[in-house]
Amino acid sequence: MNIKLMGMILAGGCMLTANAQKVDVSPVPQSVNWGQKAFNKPSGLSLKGEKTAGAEAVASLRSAFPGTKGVNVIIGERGDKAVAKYVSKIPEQPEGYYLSIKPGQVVIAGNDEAGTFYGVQSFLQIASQPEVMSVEIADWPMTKVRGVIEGFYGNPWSFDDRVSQFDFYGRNKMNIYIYGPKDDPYHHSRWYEPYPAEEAAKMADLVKHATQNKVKFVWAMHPSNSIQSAEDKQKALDKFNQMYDLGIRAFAIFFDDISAKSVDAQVDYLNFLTDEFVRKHDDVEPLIVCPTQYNKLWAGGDYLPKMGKGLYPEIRIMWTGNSVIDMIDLKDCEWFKGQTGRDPFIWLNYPVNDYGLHHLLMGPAKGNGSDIYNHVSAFCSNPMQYAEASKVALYGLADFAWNPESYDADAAWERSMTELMPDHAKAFASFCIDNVDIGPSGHMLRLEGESPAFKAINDKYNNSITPESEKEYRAYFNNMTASANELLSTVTTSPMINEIKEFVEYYGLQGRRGELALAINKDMAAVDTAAMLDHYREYVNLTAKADKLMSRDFEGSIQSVAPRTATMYVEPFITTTVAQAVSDYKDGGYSYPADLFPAQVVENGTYYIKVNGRILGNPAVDGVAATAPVLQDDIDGVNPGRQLWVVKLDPKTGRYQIVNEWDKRYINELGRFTVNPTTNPFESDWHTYTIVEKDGKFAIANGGIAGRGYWTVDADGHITIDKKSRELNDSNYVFEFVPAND
Ligand code: LOG
Repeated sequence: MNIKLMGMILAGGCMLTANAQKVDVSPVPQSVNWGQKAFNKPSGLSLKGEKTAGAEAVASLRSAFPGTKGVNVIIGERGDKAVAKYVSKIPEQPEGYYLSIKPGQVVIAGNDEAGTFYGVQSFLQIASQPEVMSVEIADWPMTKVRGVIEGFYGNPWSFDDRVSQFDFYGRNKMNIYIYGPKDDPYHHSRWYEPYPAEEAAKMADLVKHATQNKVKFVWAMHPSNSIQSAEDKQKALDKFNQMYDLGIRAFAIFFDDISAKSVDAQVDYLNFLTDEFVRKHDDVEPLIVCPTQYNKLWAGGDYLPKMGKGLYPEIRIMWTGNSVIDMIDLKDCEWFKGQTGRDPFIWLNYPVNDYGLHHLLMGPAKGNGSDIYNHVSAFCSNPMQYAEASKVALYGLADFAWNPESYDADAAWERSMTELMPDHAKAFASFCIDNVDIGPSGHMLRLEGESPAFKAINDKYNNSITPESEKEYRAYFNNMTASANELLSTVTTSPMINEIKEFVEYYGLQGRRGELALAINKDMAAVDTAAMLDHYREYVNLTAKADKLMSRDFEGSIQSVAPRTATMYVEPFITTTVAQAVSDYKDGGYSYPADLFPAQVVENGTYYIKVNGRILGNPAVDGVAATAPVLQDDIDGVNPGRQLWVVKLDPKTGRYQIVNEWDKRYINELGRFTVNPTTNPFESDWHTYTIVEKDGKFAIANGGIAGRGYWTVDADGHITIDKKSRELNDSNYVFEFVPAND
């Protein structure tokens, strides 16, 4: 072994020992000073201050270390005798704490009870190691109110989901949870009805679990427009009283996703509830409201200024930013403050996926401003109905909210892999990084950073399959399948994998489909059509199997979901590669089993395109080629090719190319011919069409970047495309494709 290499290994080894027991405390503390080893992981703790310290902090510590003999721990908060000696070290910020670990002694001193609880959480992370390091930490949250709104459409979280969430919030120092799942009837459609006994008991239980974790449980009600009559107001008070009896001490009113009748009525209602309920209890927090205009895109008129002026000053107003789905920056907060005179209560619509349920959002939580913490009244995330899977994003957002100035999204994401799947972090990371982008949706949230290693292969080899790139693609696909198998082996023990099982199965099959795509490509290159058919058949079977997978497919599910993974780079590579091979196969004229290649709406071939008996042709006027095809009455006996069209499935897009047989010009997005193929070459994204059939007649629409307008024929017999006509009508079915040899 060469000496330099040996030196590196030794140095690496030494570093490893020195660092082995240091823990990346998460959320990242404001100040940390590590020392040497303090003691081995204790078998128990001898507490001083146990009786006066915050009960939740003590309980949390005791549940991890039930033994009462062992390392001495002084615990308490400002004002307690036990920690009086350390008072100058305790940060003065709300929820701040001082933690010191030294040989033989630990001090956990909070500025308040929450602070002590958070000091315990940091201690538990550090003391999870076989060797516990000396350390001094002074820490506090920069965002005062941090947490989660269960505010999505679809299957609400289960009782167990929520209990697990609250433990997770406690560990990650989030302090608020707002209950408002749209599909809980007692929150929304039948808000005025009391919870049935069993559910009421569960609700009361949940409040306790939240409290144990220092999480404020806020119960939200969505009364839509039923807010003006004395009767409606009384019903609201009745419901609040019932919820109060279950232990709820904080309330929110949601007015989102309705056409609000009157902002004045909303203001009056919220002030009424404040007067008649909130202010009558000294243990109930001020209301939180989600306004109807909850983002800038939907804001207008005097709605927000009226809310700002009219609402009692203690009422906090929610805000999702520039649009429904948006990350938040300082400008968003300032704009909102200009409108309402208040700091926004941020309702961050991430990682919620109710508008694109087929995808999970498992990437690093990026894009929120590190300078907003002093300009928000709270920072809360609306997550996915997949509670466990949401923890990846929530872990990052908890870190972000606690210490935005030191937040490193990628580092937090890495830590979350180990935290959430300790024994399978690498496999889980492979899965997660292939599930970052939600794909196209009405909300236009596209996130960068999916499958970076796959994209790197695409870029390095310019998207082509060469012997070198093939190896790299294959390794990538192998790893997908291996990771999926490893994760699936934990399905009975890991709530995370159990929850997203079908997504992981889909992902494993996708890896296999990728391997087969490479094989199919190789077969075609080697003109081994028999092998190609075998591989293709397996590919079709696995694709069908993957397509049949259904998540959320349980009794009473609000919506079941066909999972999709790795849609940004990986899946397009697979489908394009296979489509190209199939297209080459068909072009090669090889015979094939008819059942194998899925039937196309129009099979690849050469056709007459007819409308009401007239024939679409490519005329030349005085020897000059026409700029557009036109319907003609007569058969062209001289140049039959002018009326023939080569119709072919475009491998890249899955839409159709329509090319004139005679001069090979394609029909462009305007229904005309290209004039200059050099400046305007064929592009799949612009020049391919969707074709649908009904009773032997076809409708043709633009696709890709060219929009979705349907073809119609004008009085002169030219094709016109109404860019705005996105709706498919019976009147669009006017085309016939008549095979040329008929
Ligand atoms: C809903 C919310 C939903 C989210 C994302 C708010 C304030 N309300 O467009 O329930 O989960 O968008 O689809 C919303 O965001 N409406």
